[in-house]
Amino acid sequence: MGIVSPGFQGRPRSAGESVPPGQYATDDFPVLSAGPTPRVPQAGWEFTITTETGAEHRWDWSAFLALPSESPTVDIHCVTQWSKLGTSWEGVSLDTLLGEVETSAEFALVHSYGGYTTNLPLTDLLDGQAWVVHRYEGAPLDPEHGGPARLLVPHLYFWKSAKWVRGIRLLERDEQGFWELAGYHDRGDPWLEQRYQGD
Ligand SMILES: Nc1nc2c(c(=O)[nH]1)N[C@H]1C(S)=C(S)[C@@H](COP(=O)(O)O)O[C@H]1N2
Ligand SMILES: [Mo]
Repeated sequence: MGIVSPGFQGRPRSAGESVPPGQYATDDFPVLSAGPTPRVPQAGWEFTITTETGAEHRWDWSAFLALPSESPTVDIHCVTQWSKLGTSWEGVSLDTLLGEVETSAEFALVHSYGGYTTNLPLTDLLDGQAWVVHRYEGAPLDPEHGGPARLLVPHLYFWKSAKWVRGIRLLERDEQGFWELAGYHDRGDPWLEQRYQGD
């Protein structure tokens, strides 16, 4: 890893939109990827939740599509200061996916095809706050934006929303992911400006 794609074309707007502190709203949808876009065919896609005891819960593409789907419309906030308001997605709630899983873990480490990882408290994935999404604005999710499926955790900075998601490890102790090891925050609440470790 090491290449960050130049997707930042946003134009600051001054109108009184409700964005978190230090953010501005943009109509663009920048692509931010720490590395090349992995090509993941739906036929080979799997999503696995692994508990702290090593138990695995796995869905292939058709099993994933057979789960109840939801269509959240949410604001997203990148730590590089752009926010995008009213984005529409379709996917499966983590409440549904984790509903089948027995765990007393408090932390999650999300893994992507291509090697990206990001950590967050498990409570931030529950209670209608997070989804594995496969459609954006009524169309299949573009590979550049994480297709075939990505995590969507809109109430935290967007680096937590792992593109090309392939699984989640549930952990009793927090383990840091890609950006967190580089100094970014373990939780990343944009309303609290939790950008860096110690914020
Ligand atoms: N697998 C993976 N997921 C990722 C990233 C990445 O580099 N790889 N970048 C993160 C960051 S920093 C942001 S802001 C968003 C960008 O999503 P977008 O490219 O769809 O705008 O994806 C997040 N998820
Ligand atoms: Mo980001």
